[in-house]
Amino acid sequence: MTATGITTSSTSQTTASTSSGEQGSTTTETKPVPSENDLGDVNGDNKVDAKDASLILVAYSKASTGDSDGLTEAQRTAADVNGDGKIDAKDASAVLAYYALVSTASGDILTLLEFARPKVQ
Ligand SMILES: [Ca+2]
Ligand SMILES: [Ca+2]
Repeated sequence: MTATGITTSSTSQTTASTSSGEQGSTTTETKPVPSENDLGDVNGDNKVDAKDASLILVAYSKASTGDSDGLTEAQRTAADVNGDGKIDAKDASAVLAYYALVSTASGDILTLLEFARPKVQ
């Protein structure tokens, strides 16, 4: 009677990776794309830039002559950057100012919402 109990003990080897990250170099090359309700992105290309500002100005000038501003409801929402219920030069300049900020700044970037409406509740 030979009862050979072979116990294969499998020791799980957990490779503990020690984090040896001493260099605090955070290079973020990704362009910050503000996607907060697509605010400011009037033409819907996922960027807030001078094109959107000019669309806002076109809509503003159209509306100020009594015409339709030519925007869809969604575009109107995007165009009213400062949230005062009107689409005018203030919104266009907010877009331009934000665009300038985004294209020059690095690191943490405010969303357009935070930029244009600091006291959003
Ligand atoms: Ca755009
Ligand atoms: Ca506005």
